[in-house]
Amino acid sequence: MVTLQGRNGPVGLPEWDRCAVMGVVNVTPDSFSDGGRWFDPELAVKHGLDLVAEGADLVDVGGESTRPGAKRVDEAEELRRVVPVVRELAASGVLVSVDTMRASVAAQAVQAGARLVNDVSGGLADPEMIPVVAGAQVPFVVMHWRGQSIDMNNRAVYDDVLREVVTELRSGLERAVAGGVDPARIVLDPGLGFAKTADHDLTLLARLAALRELGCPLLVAASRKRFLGRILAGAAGDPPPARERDAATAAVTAIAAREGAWAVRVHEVQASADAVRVARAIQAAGESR
Ligand code: PMM
Repeated sequence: MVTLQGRNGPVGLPEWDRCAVMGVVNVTPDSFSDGGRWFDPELAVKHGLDLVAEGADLVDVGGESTRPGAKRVDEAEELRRVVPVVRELAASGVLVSVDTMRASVAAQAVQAGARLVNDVSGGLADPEMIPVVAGAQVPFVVMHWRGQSIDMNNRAVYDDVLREVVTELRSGLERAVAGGVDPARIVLDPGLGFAKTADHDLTLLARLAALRELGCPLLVAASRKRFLGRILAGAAGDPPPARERDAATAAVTAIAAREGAWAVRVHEVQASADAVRVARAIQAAGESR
């Protein structure tokens, strides 16, 4: 399927005529919204297949939690968690993305069948990442990132969050291209919740059009994040638990799709799969006038 305006997504992946839905499989004991639920590889694979049945276009497999304050997992453990799940899902025909900051994990996941590398550090955490991605010729998600999760909240300091995120994402894009990554394979992501307060996240979502001006497909990953908890908090100020933020996530999906995001990354797929179709139908109605 091809968009009416030409290519919308990165070279190396199929084209959808609407915002794509990336389902999340966290093979971790400690991710903030679903830690431990899919830690067993068989359960993780089944969950990935279920997400596809619910409408996911691709599935993002990660073995390291990046929630605020998280400590890093070691390389051998990350490989052990991620590679078998990637291999099994890819063998079942699922379009798999690997969520990792480690070049070795990206390389082995690509060998096991992953078709996209999603690095929340945009190549900053591991100097080998950009050479590996350039060599593998796979699409690459460059997320806005200011440092490891253990203390990233201290880096949520901006004079003008939109301007600074745009500037820092542009540097990430240039760094990847200088390292040999094909610019047509790069996806950018504002990194909601990474070194950002709830207000920063909302400002970035309000200005997705400015991020699109960087000229790359955009990935928006708002699913279940803290800023949604804050919006939904009751009178006492208590945010609902992460798993009760899926309707709010789908609302962001509809808005992101309308603003031209290439894809959204979500834990609960069905509502977002519906939302992108509604956004597409409204867009098509506007185009046919
Ligand atoms: N957020 C998380 C994990 N991976 N990848 C991208 N590209 N963008 C994000 O904002 C992002 C990500 C947060 O962890 P979760 O899997 O527990 O939601």
